[in-house]
Amino acid sequence: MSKIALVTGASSGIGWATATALSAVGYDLIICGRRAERLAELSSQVQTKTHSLLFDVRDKDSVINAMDSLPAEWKNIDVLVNNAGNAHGFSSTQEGNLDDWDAMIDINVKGLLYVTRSVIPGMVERGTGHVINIGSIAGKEVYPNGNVYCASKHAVDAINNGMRLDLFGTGVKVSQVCPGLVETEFSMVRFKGDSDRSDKVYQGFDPLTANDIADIIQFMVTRPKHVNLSDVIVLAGEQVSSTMVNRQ
Ligand code: NDP
Ligand code: 8X3
Repeated sequence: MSKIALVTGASSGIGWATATALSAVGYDLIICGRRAERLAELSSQVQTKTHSLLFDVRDKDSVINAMDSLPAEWKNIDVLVNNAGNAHGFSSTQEGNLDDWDAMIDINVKGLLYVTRSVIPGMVERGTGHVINIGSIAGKEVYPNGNVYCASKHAVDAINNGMRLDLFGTGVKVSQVCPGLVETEFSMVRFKGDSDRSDKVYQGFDPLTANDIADIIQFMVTRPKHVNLSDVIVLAGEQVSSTMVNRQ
């Protein structure tokens, strides 16, 4: 019987690449996001079976209803990739936008918790499973104007570590991947569609790609039962911290 992976934020960037990479090693996919047409396109490009779930991770009831709606053959989720998330805005604390703050805390932190809470009881019951949380270098350090985004990713770091302790002895693995600069739609969302600002983030060096992160996730989930890569920080080759990037 093939295994099932649920990937949140599969409609773009790291989530899309991860879904593709997991399909390549035989996983059937539950792909989640808000953009139906993107999920349909992803579904048409992978070789394994897919089931799309459309929901906003901020909406607790939608998350629960979506998970409850899964047909019986899709309920036994082996791998959960908590990837949905974004930065919204890039302002100092004294000038920050309250709606941006709400979005980052609601999506990156509370959304991750809602999905996790819906999925892991089944893993515990079956005595097997693997949760991969997408953190960030922003969850290991802070940088100017990163304030609330960094806080949300520090929260993911803490939730990841706490979840691993809570799941001690259950057979469920918990891992985190913390990327540095990955060229996706991330900066377009952060800068609200300002492509000049967004493009500059990735100029003058080779940033990570979504496929680089997906390769790591594929490697993590294909390790034998006795191996857990519990926390991986992955930076671009020319990057040594959030803010120190050797640009030409
Ligand atoms: P993208 O903007 O390309 O993708 C973000 C994904 O999250 C989309 O699929 C989007 O789907 C989904 N998403 C966003 N908000 C919601 C929501 N409210 N409800 C449901 N889904 C949502 O960015 P990345 O691929 O780069 O980001 C993926 C993860 O990686 C994030 O957690 C991000 O913080 C993290 N990360 C990114 C880095 C980078 O440099 N790019 C570095 C480190 C970590 P849709 O819009 O269809 O709902
Ligand atoms: C995304 C990477 O450095 O823009 O988490 O915060 S960074």
